[in-house]
Amino acid sequence: MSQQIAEAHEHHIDGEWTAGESEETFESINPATGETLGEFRRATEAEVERAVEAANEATEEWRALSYVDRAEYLWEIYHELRERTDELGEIVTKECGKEISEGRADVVEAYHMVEWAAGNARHPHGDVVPSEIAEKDASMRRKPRGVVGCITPWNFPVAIPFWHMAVTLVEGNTVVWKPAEQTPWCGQIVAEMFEEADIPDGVFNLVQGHGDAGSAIVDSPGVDTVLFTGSAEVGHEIAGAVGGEAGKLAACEMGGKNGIVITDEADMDIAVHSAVMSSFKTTGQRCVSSERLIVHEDRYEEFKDRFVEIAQQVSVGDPLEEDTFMGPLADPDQVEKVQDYNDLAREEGVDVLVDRAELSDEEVPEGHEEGLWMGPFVYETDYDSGMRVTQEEAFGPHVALIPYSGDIEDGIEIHNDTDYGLAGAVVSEDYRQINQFRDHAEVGLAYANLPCIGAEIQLPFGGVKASGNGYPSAREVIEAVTERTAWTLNNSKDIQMAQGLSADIMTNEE
Ligand code: UN1
Repeated sequence: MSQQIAEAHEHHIDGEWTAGESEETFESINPATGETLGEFRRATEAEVERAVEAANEATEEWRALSYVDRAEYLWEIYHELRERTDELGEIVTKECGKEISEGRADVVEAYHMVEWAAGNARHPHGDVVPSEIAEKDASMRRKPRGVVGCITPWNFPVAIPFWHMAVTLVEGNTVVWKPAEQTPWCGQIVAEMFEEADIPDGVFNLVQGHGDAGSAIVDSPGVDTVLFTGSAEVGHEIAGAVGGEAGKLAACEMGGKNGIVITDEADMDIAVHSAVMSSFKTTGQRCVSSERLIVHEDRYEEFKDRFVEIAQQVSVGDPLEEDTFMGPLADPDQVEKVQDYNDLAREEGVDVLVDRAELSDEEVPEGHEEGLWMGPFVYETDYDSGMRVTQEEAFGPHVALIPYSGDIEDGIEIHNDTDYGLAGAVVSEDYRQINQFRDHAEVGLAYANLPCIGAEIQLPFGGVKASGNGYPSAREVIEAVTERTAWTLNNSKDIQMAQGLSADIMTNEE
């Protein structure tokens, strides 16, 4: 607990900044330097309940506005995000450690999402559906679900909150948002933007805190939909808890053990380029990052030599410098987790090809001795589905090279042999192999001759199998935050039924 409680940033509930009941605070730490960036109040169940109550009270007024009027508030935020991209991008980089081009891209992705959601206010929102009965007008209409709890991760601290909140708000829901405890400063700035946009009180609420505040959102009876993006462990817990509650929905997007299949027909430049980006961008801390490179035996040695050479040289350093490729890991728990998986790889008998997990003193940038540095860890292993290290997500620059023999089907079989199914890619010049991957890879996001990262917001984002249920992101979030009404109107004075059902009322007297 800190001594400077008076200076700690507060929650934003019902249109006001509030310290809440708890005196407890937590700090945001720059993972590249160890410096404290700010101090934040830590929410308890009491603050979450107040926020949920405020969100419930605001629902009526908010849903009474037109889509276009609600979108006006989002357009304000769109312009703010555009104008402040560089400034906010730098804050993203300082708070979560990803290099500066990625920090800015996070903000760009956020305003793309806001643009899409606000623009969608003027697009059709349902379907006109034919009826069997000529006199009936049938349609599918959407209604907001009510209060949406948003729990977001640190690796995209501005983009993912808007994946959750932009469409949700335009559709007429109100929001209680808890940002990741590693990136509360980004949360603070986004809340200031909502305040400046003058969004009606209680429509947007921010609670800062840790997992217990997230659990309070999930458990609150006043929350109608929970949107979660983060670890599989937490996501499955949320989906389980919410699944048991009638009328409540959870949409969870979780991790992956993403793979790239590099076939005998691959263009090697594309293969190496795609693999390096997929495995090491964001220091391996995207849910879509690749930790498995499945390479045809005929091309294996060639690929391995080139990939290893780059993994040995790729620049790890100050994320604010434009020539850095990999910044630090985001927090000490991440370092421990990835290190444990690197150790596990050795225990499971792999051959380690590159181990830059601990950077040498010369590699650590000056003044950044306290940074959470970790470079690439690359190993090779024959495929064995009993190994943990090629099945479990490390969420770091930890990558396996796995040779395969036979046809593309054999590569895809290894690719699919995981509980997860988020993102994947194939590298090949043969369209038959590419189409085979497209049709049989068990993933929600599939790429050919590209890295398996970098989805744009106008595509659905989410996984299959253990990687996700529902789509808490991008355009597809509409399914999680609206209810559909199948609406039928009779234009006739007679009642006629479909399916040949009789509409006659029989009485005993007839
Ligand atoms: C994540 O992987 O955690 O597709 C989110 C991408 C980004 C979002 C990634 N648009 O890489």
